[in-house]
Amino acid sequence: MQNLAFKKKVTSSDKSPITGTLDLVTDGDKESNDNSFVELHRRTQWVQIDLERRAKIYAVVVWHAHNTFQVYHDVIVQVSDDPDFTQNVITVYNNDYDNSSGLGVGTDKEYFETYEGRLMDAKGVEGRYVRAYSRGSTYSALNRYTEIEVWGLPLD
Ligand SMILES: [Ca+2]
Ligand SMILES: [Ca+2]
Repeated sequence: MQNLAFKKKVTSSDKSPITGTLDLVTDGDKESNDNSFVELHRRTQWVQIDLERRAKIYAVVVWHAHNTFQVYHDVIVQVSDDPDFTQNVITVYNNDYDNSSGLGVGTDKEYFETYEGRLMDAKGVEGRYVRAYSRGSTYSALNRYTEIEVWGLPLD
C-alpha cells in the first residue's frame, strides 16, 4: 500500500488562498511550521486531490494545522470518480453534526488536531478524487491544510 496522494495535483474551493499554496497539501511536509500549511478563507472550504487514476482506498489521513490546540468543524471527506462531486459520491468521514455545511448530518466525532493527523477508515472504497471539507476551528474561522495522505492501491 502507498500514499497515492503524494505530489498529486490539488484544487480548492478557494481560488486565492490567504497564505501558502495548494501544492503544500501533498508535498509530504507535515510539520507545524507557519510555512507548512495553506490557509483558506472562512466558511466551508474544500481541497481536492486528483489521484490520476481510480484506486481502492483504505485510509485517508488529514492534518489541518497542529501548531495550536484546536478542533476543526465540519470535517467531511468524500471520494468520487466525478471531479465535480455531483454524482457517485461516497462519504468517508463527516462530523458536521448540525449540517451547517449542507452535505448532510454527520455522526463521526470531532477531534483535536495532533502531529499524527487524523486517520479515517475508508473501508476500501473506490474512486479517483478525494475531497476534504472544513469550516474553521475552535481557534480560527479560517481553514488550514498541512497535508492529506490517501493510502490505497491503484486500480486497472
Ligand atoms: Ca504538506
Ligand atoms: Ca457544523
